[in-house]
Amino acid sequence: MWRDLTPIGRYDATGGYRRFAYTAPELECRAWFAEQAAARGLAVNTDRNGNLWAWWGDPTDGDAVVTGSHLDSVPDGGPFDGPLGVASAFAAIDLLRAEGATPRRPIGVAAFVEEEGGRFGVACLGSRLMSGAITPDAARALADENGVTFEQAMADAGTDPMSIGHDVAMLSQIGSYVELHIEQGRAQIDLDAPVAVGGAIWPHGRWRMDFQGRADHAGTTRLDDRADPMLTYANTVLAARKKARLAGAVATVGRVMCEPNGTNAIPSRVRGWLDARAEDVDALEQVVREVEEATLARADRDGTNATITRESYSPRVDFDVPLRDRLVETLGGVPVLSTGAGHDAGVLSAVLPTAMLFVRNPTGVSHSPAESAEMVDCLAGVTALASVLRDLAC
Ligand code: HGY
Ligand code: MN
Ligand code: MN
Ligand code: MN
Repeated sequence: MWRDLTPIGRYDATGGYRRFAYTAPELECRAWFAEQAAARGLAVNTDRNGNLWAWWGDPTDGDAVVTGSHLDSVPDGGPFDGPLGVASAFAAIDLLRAEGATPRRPIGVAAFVEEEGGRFGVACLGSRLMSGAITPDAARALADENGVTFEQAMADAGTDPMSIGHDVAMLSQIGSYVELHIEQGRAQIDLDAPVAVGGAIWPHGRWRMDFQGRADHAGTTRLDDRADPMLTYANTVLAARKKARLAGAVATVGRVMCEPNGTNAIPSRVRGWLDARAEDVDALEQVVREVEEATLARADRDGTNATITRESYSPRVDFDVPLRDRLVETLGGVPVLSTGAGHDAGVLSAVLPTAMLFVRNPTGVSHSPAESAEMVDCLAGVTALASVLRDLAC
């Protein structure tokens, strides 16, 4: 099953994956999802927000146990981040069926749209819409780098963008959501634990940073006569790293745009995005505040104009304690981990009891073509997920 996904959206130059929401590779992954579901006789539907669902049993019976993850990727992502959770959900159902299990609750498999925010900029867009954490208007207006809106991309894919929004009906059918995901870090290596349970997700957010300067000739403009936004931007990147280290947080600027982007032209405008996260929300707020202060001070010096706008924010998530403890017990005592990675399970924890299972990542590397997982650990994850589904739904 897993091998079907391997070639989809793989970018040969780097071996990474580019599966952005509603682009051809992601639509191919959606077709794979429907095939896997159909092959198991599971009813498949796309909800009003573009999330995919496959059902063992009738969701209208209510109190469904749902598992899954996402199919989209970051630019040049790895093969496991997201798809491992979806593929493991189908495989866990196979295990339960092989042992003759007859669930007393509906079991659902979910694949949430735009979890990475790789195309439209807001992570977990599908689960945010479903849980009412973002308004339909705000979501429809989100646009990719080519100016294509989420509204247009949904419509082109055949889902009515005017029906998106808080899906109370769908949520009322779900009793709990358990997401399996490759670990994005090294804790399980050090703990020698193939499988772990999620404890918490750090507060984290994304801030768009705009630096406005004055375009001019690279060769004839004296240094003192420049208002170079690249200078202010570069200083902000260094300040982010410095302030994060001092506050015990992490900060990343991994995406930047420059206009007019000419080798021999001083830029008129630079736009970058700050991704900042910290275990402690005060530390996170301190980093953002200090980066803002440093940026504005530097902009004054450079004669440029800088603005920092929060684009998305995820508060700290502590997963449902009874559900978390029930998973730990079902699995015979596995480590409980907090993570700096955001997940749909984190967003949905505002409206549902949610939990996470993590599968060991032998290098800890993720959001990179180098992301890997040992098949023996993936199988341990499927077995663990099947045990959890058996306990919760059968
Ligand atoms: O960015 C994240 O933490 C997640 O991979 N979407
Ligand atoms: Mn990811
Ligand atoms: Mn993920
Ligand atoms: Mn996730």
